Amino acid sequence: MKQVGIFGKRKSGKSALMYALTKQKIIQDAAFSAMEISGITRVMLVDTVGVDVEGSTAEESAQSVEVALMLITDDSFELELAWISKLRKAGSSIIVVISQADKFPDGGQALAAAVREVSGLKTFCVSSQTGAGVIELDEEINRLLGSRD
Ligand SMILES: Nc1nc2c(ncn2[C@@H]2O[C@H](COP(=O)(O)OP(=O)(O)OP(=O)(O)O)[C@@H](O)[C@H]2O)c(=O)[nH]1
Ligand SMILES: [Mg+2]
Repeated sequence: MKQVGIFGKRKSGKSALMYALTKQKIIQDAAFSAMEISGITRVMLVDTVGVDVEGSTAEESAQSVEVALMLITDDSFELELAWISKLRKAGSSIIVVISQADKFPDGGQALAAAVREVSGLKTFCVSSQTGAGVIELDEEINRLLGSRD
């Protein structure tokens, strides 16, 4: 089964995002007719221990995920950039998530632009609390998984 890993520092919102994405899937699937069931791709979402924790489970997961979500919550994201290179080397497709976006007056747009500039990666501003950006993130995950078939 394909794996999507959720990476980020402690308390960056990894578990909340995992729940938000799962809930999104269930709602979406329930909205589809039974005819759509054969088209459902089974994906394993992998929550990890913070990338700022020594000997984190993130180390193992980095080697086995098709798609990696890297959560960023503030403008000190050096460690996250280092992990992005590590994930790239391991062959994962990477999506940057500005997590807890509801906490930013601008919804995380400025931070997203800054990360996009240095990493060249697509960035999504997401709030697991309000649900903002969750559908768009889910679509991008599915697009990347599809492109890796
Ligand atoms: N405002 C806001 N708070 C959030 C959001 N997502 C998570 N939180 C809060 O941030 C805290 C950490 O969230 P978690 O999902 O547990 O973060 P985590 O990265 O899994 O944390 P660890 O597993 O301990 O490393 C909790 O108090 C959440 O309620 C969000 O989108 N918006
Ligand atoms: Mg957690």
